[in-house]
Amino acid sequence: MTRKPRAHTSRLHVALAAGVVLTMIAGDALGQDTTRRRRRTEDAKPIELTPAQVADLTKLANSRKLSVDDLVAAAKTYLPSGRHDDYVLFSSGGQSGQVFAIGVPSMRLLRSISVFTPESWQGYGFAGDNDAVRERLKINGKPVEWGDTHHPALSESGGEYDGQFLFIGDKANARLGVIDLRDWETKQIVKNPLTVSDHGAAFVTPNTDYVIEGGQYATVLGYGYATPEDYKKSYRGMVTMWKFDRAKGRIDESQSFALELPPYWQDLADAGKLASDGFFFVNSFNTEMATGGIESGKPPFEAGASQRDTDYLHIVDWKKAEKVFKDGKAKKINGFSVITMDTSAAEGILYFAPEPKSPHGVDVTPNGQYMVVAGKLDPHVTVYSIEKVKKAIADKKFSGKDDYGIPILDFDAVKEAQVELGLGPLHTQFDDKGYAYTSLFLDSAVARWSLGGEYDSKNADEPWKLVQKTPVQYNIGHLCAAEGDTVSPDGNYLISMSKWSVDRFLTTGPLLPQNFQLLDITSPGTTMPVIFDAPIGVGEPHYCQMIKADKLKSWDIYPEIGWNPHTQALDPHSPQKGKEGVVRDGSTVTVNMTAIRSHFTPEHVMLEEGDHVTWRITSTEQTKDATHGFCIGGYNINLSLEPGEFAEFEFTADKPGTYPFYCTEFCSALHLEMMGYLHIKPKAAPKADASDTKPATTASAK
Ligand code: RUQ
Ligand code: CUA
Repeated sequence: MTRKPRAHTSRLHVALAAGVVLTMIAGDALGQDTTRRRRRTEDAKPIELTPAQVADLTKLANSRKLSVDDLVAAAKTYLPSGRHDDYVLFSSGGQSGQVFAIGVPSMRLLRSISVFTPESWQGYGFAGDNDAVRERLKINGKPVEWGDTHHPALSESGGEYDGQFLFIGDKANARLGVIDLRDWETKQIVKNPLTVSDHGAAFVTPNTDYVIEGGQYATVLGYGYATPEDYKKSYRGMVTMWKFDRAKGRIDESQSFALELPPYWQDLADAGKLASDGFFFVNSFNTEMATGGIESGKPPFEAGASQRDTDYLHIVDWKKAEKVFKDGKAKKINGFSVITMDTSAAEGILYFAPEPKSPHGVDVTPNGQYMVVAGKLDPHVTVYSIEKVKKAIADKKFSGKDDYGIPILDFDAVKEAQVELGLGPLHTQFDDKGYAYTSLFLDSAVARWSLGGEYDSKNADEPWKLVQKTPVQYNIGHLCAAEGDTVSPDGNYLISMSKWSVDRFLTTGPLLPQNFQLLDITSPGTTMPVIFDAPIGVGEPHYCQMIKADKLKSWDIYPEIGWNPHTQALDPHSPQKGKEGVVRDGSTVTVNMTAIRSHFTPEHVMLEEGDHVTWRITSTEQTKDATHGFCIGGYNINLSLEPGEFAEFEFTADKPGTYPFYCTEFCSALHLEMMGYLHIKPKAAPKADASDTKPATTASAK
């Protein structure tokens, strides 16, 4: 090989460098997406391993100490680059206040969605002085900038997930977030005016007419005050029915109402469907009405609230409740419509059924015929039949009334079965083959058991019988099966939301991640092995729902240039290309800016100290994934500008200086050059400043 002369080499380098820059610019213009091609399922040809490949694979497995089961698990979960997951898991983010979207079976984190906690990447809560998100997060005038998200609920049509909306409850502050799944952004947060905290949110009725929010720790409704001595008289529980307006994509607070409930601690809820459509069910504990060990001789809460053998399953006829509300028979507490217990009892809205022993989850079977209740301190799940409930109500089969006049249905008249599963049953999910799956917290296991009734012929096992258990690591709370809360679950995959991970991952200090474990539940005849462990190192997720990925019809880019995600419409104020600039009216200034790779227009913005600024930016991008950020350091401003998005922020230019603003998203090869200067001139400018080199206030788009 002969060496080329030096001059040639350097000329070659120059040519190469020019080529790179040209490619970079062309790439910018084309959005680079022409070169991207994802690997699709149809690209994969059937494989046949040669003996040599089998030997290589065996050697690799042995060197990595993998068993055959491990190889099979890897083959079930591994997705080659570019291949997409079958399901999306929407998980509560616990104390992070967010929602996480995770692909199944790969268990890869796809996105987090900001709901109750400001988050800078998404530009959520970093829009200057009058930030709409921070305003929306205030409770009684106080900033509350976190949440404890527990139960996500996908919107349903006819009892099937429809992929349109997602609701999520904030236990700490009794709030509900509404997320639009076209752009995966939080559109609304409603605060329950009756109660400080809750637990049983969110659960939807089969057509998403209502989003159910159950309470938990009883208080004096409407932020009232009473001492623990007055507990029985003054404290109350509640369940709220938030009316959802699907066309608007918002909860309609004026058409929402609550039911006053006894001061038992209402826990989880589930809506009836098909056979039980029109009802919903809420568990309770502390029907003892324990008030803790504040006076000598009284047991502490955890003991006092666990004394009785049974608590009450609350059975609510919500169609009747809706009619009573519409007939104007609700009263107002703190401005919110509440149906009193007396009205509920008189109108036949609310019934109780005894449920053993410190119940936690209530889950309705896909056909709507059975309600499965798990008692934390009972090794059984108890199955109730809606037919039997309806009959017992009609026949007045009551075993009495509680202290507040609510009729208690006779246990034997409404019970269908009790299935012994193990220690600490919490929650139940369903598959497509006539089986139920219950989490066993104390056993650290998932129990598979056979349903009876019309499911009897679907599964090969005796009705209402434990079939098998899979150990999980460790302390499972909720579990979630594919489409598991719908009228037609898929089976296939099940997630164990294991609360403790202990030895499963590298130690991350004393605070360890949660463990989402993926179980293969495809074959009831065999085992249901754990095939993947996914550490969740952000918050403590509580519940999740798993939807078929192809049901989600997300937007690639916003529908029009200048789209306002808060109104889900083209914003009349959105600056358009060619109309950029700074408009001044006294000390009130409007900045009209556009953003496209790799340029902000205008590049220089001249302000004076004390100016009040409304700054509007439109991303004129039309290429999928061409997101820009926009930040001004020192002013707590950072936006995420997705293709076509319009954003607006306000601030007072009270700190003079020269502020570079820049794009915070690595959008292009010339991303670092996507910047400009904000100049805030001091009121009393010091002498001999360089103001005569003042740049123009506007620059034209190029
Ligand atoms: S629950 S502690 Cu969903 Cu089991 Cu919140
Ligand atoms: Cu736009 Cu970086």
